[in-house]
Amino acid sequence: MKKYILLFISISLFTSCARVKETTYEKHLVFPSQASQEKKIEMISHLVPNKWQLDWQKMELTAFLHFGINTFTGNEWGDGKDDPKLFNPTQLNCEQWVKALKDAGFKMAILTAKHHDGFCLWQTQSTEYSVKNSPWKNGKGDVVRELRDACEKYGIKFGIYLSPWDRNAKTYGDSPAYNKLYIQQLTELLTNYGEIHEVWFDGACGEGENGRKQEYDWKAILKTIRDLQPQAVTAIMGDDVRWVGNESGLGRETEWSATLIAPGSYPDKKENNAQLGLNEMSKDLGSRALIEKAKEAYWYPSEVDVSIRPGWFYHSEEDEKVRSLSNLVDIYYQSVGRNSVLLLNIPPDTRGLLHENDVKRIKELSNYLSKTFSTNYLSKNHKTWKAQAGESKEFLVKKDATVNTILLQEDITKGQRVEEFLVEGFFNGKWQTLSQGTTIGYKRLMRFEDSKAEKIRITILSSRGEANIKNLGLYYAEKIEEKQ
Ligand code: FUL
Repeated sequence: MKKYILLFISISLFTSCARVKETTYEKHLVFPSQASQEKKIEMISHLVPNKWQLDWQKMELTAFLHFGINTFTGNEWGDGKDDPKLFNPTQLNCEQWVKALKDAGFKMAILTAKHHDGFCLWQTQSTEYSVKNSPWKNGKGDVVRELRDACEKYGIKFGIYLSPWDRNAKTYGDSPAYNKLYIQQLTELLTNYGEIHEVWFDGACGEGENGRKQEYDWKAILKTIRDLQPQAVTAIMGDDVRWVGNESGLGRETEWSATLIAPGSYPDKKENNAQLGLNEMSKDLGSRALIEKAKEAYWYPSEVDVSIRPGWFYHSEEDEKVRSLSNLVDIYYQSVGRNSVLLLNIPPDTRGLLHENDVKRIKELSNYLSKTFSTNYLSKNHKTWKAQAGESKEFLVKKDATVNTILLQEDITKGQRVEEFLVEGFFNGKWQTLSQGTTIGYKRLMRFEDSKAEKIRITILSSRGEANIKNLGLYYAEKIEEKQ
């Protein structure tokens, strides 16, 4: 009997080892110099996100809160000379912000703890240019703390934007001195405010006094974050999350998370991007032609940052210019629906509240999305479909359903692979094309004309190896009637 048990254990061990054998590359890989194109495709198909990037991707919908001295001056970019006394919200209530965000389905709020003007929204030791010298709460207030507590209370994640460009700091442009100050600020924020899930810093780098050029110490900056808050993804000039390349809410039709573009905070990789002719705005970040020339690849997924209003900061004259529901729905399809996370900016006003018009609109968006995606018209739930290029599969549609939206998801824990796919519907006795797309990634949404298809057929036309289609859904999205 013992013998059989031992045999059983060894067989199970052997088969489970065989199952986990596939090599994956977390976040980064270097192609061997002599690797064939086939080998390179095989390797990049096994490039995967790390745990924190995966958690970040699953949030889908996140909020930006641009708030600071500009809220009170009407500027978009303050010059660092505005009097801190101008900062005086009359009814600041971070719980109102977070409750509205939570009710509308947002999973994280990112606050501009410091924008380019250098004004700090927390009780910092690093500068006098902060809430400490404002009349708000007699200089004792701390917006970072209030927002952090509200996020805790309502159960959403919290992130910070700490602008590297600082138009107030005297040391700006004296690189070592300013880097020290920046790291001090980062350390305060990452030490005193509990868990932080995203650190956002753009690459804006203006001139310091007398035309001095600031060289940021990205290596030390990233190390500080990893040491203090390892779960925080670093965005834009970080190396976890990539800027989509525009501020209008538009993800690429072909959006690769397993990409050839190196993060901007890797100065030693600049040459790789130059050799491939790549920057954040490039249309193609993952074609086979690029893979052929590339030396390295990165899991570097896209984040779409866009404001609900024309400006990033609140301006009362924009109260009637809040984006329409249909525009926001388009943005959702072009961001979350194109393998990206949406970072939608909703700027608090001079009272220190999210304006009624913005709150109403994000709630409408959430109602619309809930309604659209609550009924999946496929007649069965499907398990992961492992598909080779060229393979098709048919799926039955619930009787008499009208559909116009398809959702596809790859299991990105195995990599992002699909390069091209086709969706057809069977009605009036024949197959007709409903939609055709390129990448899928974490999530792809495609809209098509209303259809009464009885079944649909998906074909994986091309893929970096075997595709893992984890989820499929078929929905009906109502037309939006609105005057605006
Ligand atoms: C940009 C900034 O210059 C804008 O003011 C805004 O904060 C946007 C999100 O990032 O780089």
